[in-house]
Amino acid sequence: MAYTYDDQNIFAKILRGEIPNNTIKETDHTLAFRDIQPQAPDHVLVIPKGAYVTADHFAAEASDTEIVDFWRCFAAICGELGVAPDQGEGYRIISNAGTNGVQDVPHFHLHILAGRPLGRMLNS
Ligand code: DGP
Repeated sequence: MAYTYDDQNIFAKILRGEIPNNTIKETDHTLAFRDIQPQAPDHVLVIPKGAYVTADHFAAEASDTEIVDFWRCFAAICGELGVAPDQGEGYRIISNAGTNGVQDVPHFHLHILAGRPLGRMLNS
């Protein structure tokens, strides 16, 4: 079944400039901003500017240019935050998808969490 993108989701509104955000990096195809409900000292959301619902949707249908731009942006953010393990204390990336993944916003996003020990991956 093909994905249907809801262009009224909160990140679509952020991308259209209808809702403010705390941008930390923007490229041609990617936007990164701080999560409004941070769960770690650094909690950044990285989103493609294109209309993709989940990580698998993005991986399947985004262009090579969009995919490279997204991951290079992610790498640059890790470097700028100083959290990559070769220079800092590490981080976790999470992308929730669908009902079991407990995805609240149906626009693909990567959570970068860093700045404190994050415990084991899952609590339940
Ligand atoms: P998820 O459950 O993976 O879909 O996470 C959605 C995240 O989006 C959640 O951590 C809170 C964040 N969030 C929701 N609304 C806004 C907003 O208006 N601005 C920002 N910066 N983050 C938001």
